[in-house]
Amino acid sequence: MSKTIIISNRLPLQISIDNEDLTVTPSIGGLATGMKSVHKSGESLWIGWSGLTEEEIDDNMKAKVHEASSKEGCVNVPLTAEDMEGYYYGFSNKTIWPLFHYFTEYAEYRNEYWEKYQEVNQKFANVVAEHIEPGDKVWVHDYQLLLLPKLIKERFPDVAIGFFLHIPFPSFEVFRIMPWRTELLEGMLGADLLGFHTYDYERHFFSSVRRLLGHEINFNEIVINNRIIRADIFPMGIDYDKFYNASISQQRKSVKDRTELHQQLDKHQLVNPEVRFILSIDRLDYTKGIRNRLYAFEHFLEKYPKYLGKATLIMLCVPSRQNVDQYQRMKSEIDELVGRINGNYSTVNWTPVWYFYRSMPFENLIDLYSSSDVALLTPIRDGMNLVAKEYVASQIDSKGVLILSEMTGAAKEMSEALLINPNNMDAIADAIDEALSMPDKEQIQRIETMQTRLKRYNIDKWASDFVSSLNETKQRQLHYTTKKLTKKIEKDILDKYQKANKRILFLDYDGTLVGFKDKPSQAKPTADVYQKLDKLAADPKNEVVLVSGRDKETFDKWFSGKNYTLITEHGAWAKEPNGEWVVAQTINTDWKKLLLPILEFYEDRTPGTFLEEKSYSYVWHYRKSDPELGIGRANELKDQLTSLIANHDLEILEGNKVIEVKNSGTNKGKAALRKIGSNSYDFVFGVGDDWTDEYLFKDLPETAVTLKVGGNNTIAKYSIDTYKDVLALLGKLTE
Ligand code: GDG
Repeated sequence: MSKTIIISNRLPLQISIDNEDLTVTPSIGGLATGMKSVHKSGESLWIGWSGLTEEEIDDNMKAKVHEASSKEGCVNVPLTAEDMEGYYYGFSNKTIWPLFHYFTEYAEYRNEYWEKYQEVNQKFANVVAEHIEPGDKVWVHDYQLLLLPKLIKERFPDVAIGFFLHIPFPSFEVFRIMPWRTELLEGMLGADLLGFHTYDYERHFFSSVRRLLGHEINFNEIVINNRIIRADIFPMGIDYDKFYNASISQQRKSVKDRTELHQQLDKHQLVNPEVRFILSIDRLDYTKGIRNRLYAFEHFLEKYPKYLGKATLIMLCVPSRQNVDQYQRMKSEIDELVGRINGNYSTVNWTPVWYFYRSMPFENLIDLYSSSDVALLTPIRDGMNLVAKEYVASQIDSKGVLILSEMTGAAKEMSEALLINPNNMDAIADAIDEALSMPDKEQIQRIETMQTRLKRYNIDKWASDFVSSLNETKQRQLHYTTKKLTKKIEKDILDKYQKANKRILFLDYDGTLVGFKDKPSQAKPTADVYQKLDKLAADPKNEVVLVSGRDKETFDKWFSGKNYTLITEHGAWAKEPNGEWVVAQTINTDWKKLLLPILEFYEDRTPGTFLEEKSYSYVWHYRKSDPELGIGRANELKDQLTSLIANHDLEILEGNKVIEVKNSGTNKGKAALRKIGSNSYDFVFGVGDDWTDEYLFKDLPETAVTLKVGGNNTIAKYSIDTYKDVLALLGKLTE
């Protein structure tokens, strides 16, 4: 039976050695917490690091680790202390983590980290290779493994690979700082489906792909080497019922069965019924805004002295990445800040901040969630923030207020929270006051709305949505591959060609016989193009027709005296070998002077673009412009032209990095049909690379062999990768 292979840096278990004995405990952290329920429910294998370096365990222990891991459906990737230093503490946490969270000043770019990151991603790929079987799906997680999708795809091209990024994908302006930016993007693009928490992360990713790799993006798809790659938004959910039910059962417990923490919280509230609890839970990380939170809480106490003695901030900080300098420094700063606030404000009966620097068992987490009146979560940047969702799910009486930083992914879905800018101390202080004085009715209304959403889009839905989207992407790819020109289809075409006595070949020019250049005038026919076309045209059984959007002057310059029919301006003009140019129909061009100023305006304010004038059309070229600006302006221009051409017999064509406005009624399909006329051919062939060639594919007879260059949506029968493959095929026809 096929399985899902989940791959993440850490296995969802923590294994430690105690006197030759192994202790296995669940890992803390968003990813582990979330995916655990997926792992349990299905047929799956989880590949990751166990938490013990190779140096820490002897062979005997290795066997035990192996056994303990496989009992949980896990496989350990053996990593050394040096691996961890370079790949995990180094590149992952000192380079990617700060950069992707916009802490550019913390990011270190060291070659030795990068080397290790590549090596370790390769180690993961090797372990995957040992366990992968035909039909398996792969789901790679997070920023530690950005290169892995490509490494797997290279070895197993047919395997469906999903990748999910749990942290933000930064804006292009930040991502471009990374010295190994193209390698990272290419690594990610080995996946067939890429998942992000929010639309912004997806859009930033696409923007970097477009600008750094130059790939076209259609809606949310990219086609690379005939493979469709899709990116989409999957805001990670939580195991809602687990939190909700745990809160209920915790409330129902008799006093003596409650945890010690719960009993202490109860006791405290009994003695100080006026004190309200404000809770925060996070890993001790500079992205989580813990310092800001303390400053804001201090400011709140100053600004609203009525809460002195009446509001306590319970702050649970889970130790994290203690080997990284910034984390150590931040830890001392936070210790100091807590000390200062408590020193300044504490009374015999009241301590403003209860600070726990440790991790707690799940039941205690529930105790904290359900006993707190307010959750105060102030990250400077956070991919999602599951704590916000867990807090809301744990409010079984629907009372409680969530104050949430607008810099978290969760804020995009939780608009009923009090959203704050984590750098605005005043706004946070006001939000705390608002939360503590919010009427029950409003609290209930807000919490219930969020609960309904969280219950519906829970972790299972998140995972199943991702997996079905991965399956769908795979299906779309298969559809494409069946169209791809295989050796077998190529042989059939060659056979058909050989047997035919009267053949006609319609060939588009740019992108089909030659590659694109910055300026159209530079894309001259190569010696190879002339040689292939001449050889084809020399066969008396053949008619060669070049059918292009180019102007007739250029084609005259390049092909006069040649034995081919030339069709230019999408069919407006035609010229038989040794004949004269003939216009297809009388065409009114009065519209040109009306549209010229508008087109010139776009040319002027979009650097790198230029306007080409043909007899019956204008073409605005934007290949050389800044890619994003170009696409943006192209959309703007299309919009504007659409409203203007309504009363004219005009149409807008969108070609490869060009927008063309031309008289309607002429297109490559109609031109081809005119050329075929009443002749009957036993081999009709059409090849082209862009949208304007779809007319050709559509109008050629059903029996025609139609070929599209590149893998985009097409009605052509087959697709072929590049113009070089077209030339190779034309060569084979005449061999
Ligand atoms: C990354 C992204 C994204 C915390 N302390 C204890 C404990 N936890 C659990 C919480 C929660 C998880 O850890 C923390 O998740 P977050 O989402 O808040 O943050 P990260 O660890 O930074 O996770 C983040 C996430 O991935 C998922 O995509 O949301 O943006 O940075 O589940 O409950 N659990 C226990 N004891 C603790 O002391 N048992």
